[in-house]
Amino acid sequence: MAVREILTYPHPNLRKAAQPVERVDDEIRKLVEDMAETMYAAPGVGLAANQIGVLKRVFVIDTATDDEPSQLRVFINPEIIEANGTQTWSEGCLSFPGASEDIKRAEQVVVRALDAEGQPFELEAHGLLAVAIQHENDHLDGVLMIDKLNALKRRLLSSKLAKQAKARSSADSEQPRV
Ligand code: GNR
Ligand code: NI
Repeated sequence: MAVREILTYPHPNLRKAAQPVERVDDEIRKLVEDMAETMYAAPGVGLAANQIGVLKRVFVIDTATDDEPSQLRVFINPEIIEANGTQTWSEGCLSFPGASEDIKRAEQVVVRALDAEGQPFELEAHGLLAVAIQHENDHLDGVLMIDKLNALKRRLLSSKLAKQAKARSSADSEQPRV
């Protein structure tokens, strides 16, 4: 198992569509393990393979709170087959460190996917789990939370991120790590 580096916006791999998994084999299970470890280390409620630079249709989610037992959910080749209602959550994204934005999504979704054994399952989700499924599924299509904002909020967030990136690169040049 290994914690992998999480790519941050505007890394180009975050904009690429991930490809379907042809066979759920040990290589995919190793990827799933690394993704789970990376998600828990971050910590985050979900992680899509694009975020660690792997363009395969795989994401993991665990919405358990600190006082609940962890519940890892693995989705391979997911398809959202139903979406109903609306809800607004303040969303974060590990690829946009520090950002949180209100985003409107479906309140309920039904998702069909394969689990880590390659077995198909269907899951009906509400609330945060439904939000996370939609957020991660978007990542697999190269869609990011910034795309869900109106033009003004998108401009504000993108200039904030550009400033942060600039501050980081000037801090790097003042104190080079050797
Ligand atoms: O850690 C995360 N928290 C979160 C909160 C509200 C809605 C979606 C998310 S997903 C995010 C982790 C992440 O970036 N997954 O791609
Ligand atoms: Ni994200």
